[in-house]
Amino acid sequence: MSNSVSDIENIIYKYIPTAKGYQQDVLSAMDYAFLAGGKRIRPMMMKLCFDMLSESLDTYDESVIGPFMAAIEMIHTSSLIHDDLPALDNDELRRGKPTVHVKYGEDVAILAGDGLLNYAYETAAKAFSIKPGDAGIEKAFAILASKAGVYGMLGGQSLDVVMTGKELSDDKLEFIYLNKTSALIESSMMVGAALAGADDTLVSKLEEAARAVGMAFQVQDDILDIKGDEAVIGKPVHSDEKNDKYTYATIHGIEESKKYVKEMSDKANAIIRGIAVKNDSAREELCSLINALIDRDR
Ligand code: GRG
Repeated sequence: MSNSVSDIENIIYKYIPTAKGYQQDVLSAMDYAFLAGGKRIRPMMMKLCFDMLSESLDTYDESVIGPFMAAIEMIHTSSLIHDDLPALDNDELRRGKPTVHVKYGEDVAILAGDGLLNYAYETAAKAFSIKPGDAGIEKAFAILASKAGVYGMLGGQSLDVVMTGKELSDDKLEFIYLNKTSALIESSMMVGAALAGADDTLVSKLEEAARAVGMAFQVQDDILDIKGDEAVIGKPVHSDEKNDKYTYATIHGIEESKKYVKEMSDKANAIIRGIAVKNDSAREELCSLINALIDRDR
């Protein structure tokens, strides 16, 4: 079973809302952001964890994992819309295209972010009627909601915002990265595992691996903000400097940051290789994806 970006998009695009009716402006802004591209690593990791732990891929049923894959990408996209707003990073380019507030205005962009966040849960909830009473779906829904919220991504972003321009302790920097970035990666891998019927011990192991992936991912993002090419990454470089943000890379320098990214990725790989899985090829694909993220240029 292939899991390329276009395979993932073929699944998640089935769940986008249609831009019609009196609310069509906000719907059109939601669709614009969702369809703008991106690496789709969160739904990809979710599916790979699901595949890796599922009893049999022969009976693979997209109707349960599909809504959750779309939901995690909607939550992620909603966070990007809000992160780019003038009150936050005030960025004008995202995924190589004008940001939502530049194209639709700030008022519609705020509502489009809210709309996508809410629609994520409306979408994931579709899985309940497909398998009523399924414990894995209930667990997955609770993970999806909590990892995005005030004890997850939103909590991390809130400390990031109030610490703008202020020197960060190691502890606060770690809190910000673990929440604003790792939380959704943890959610992706844990939801995939929960939907495959994994027990709590296994779900926690994947949470630990995903936490390391998230830290590596954010530090690589910091490196790209300093050394990347705007035309390749599709968003402005030097955004952290412009916004007076301390990052791991500005505090520790590029070389130490690269070492840290490699260390965290190795840690994630070791955890994933240490668990008992049902499908080895999905595990290999997941480890390759994690390794590819270390050297990514976008
Ligand atoms: C939606 C509940 C909710 C809150 C929003 C604004 C905000 C709170 C959070 C921002 C979180 C944020 C932007 C963290 C940075 C994570 C990061 C490195 C994102 C880039 O992800 P990629 O590289 O992007 O996967 P693509 O475009 O490839 O999808």
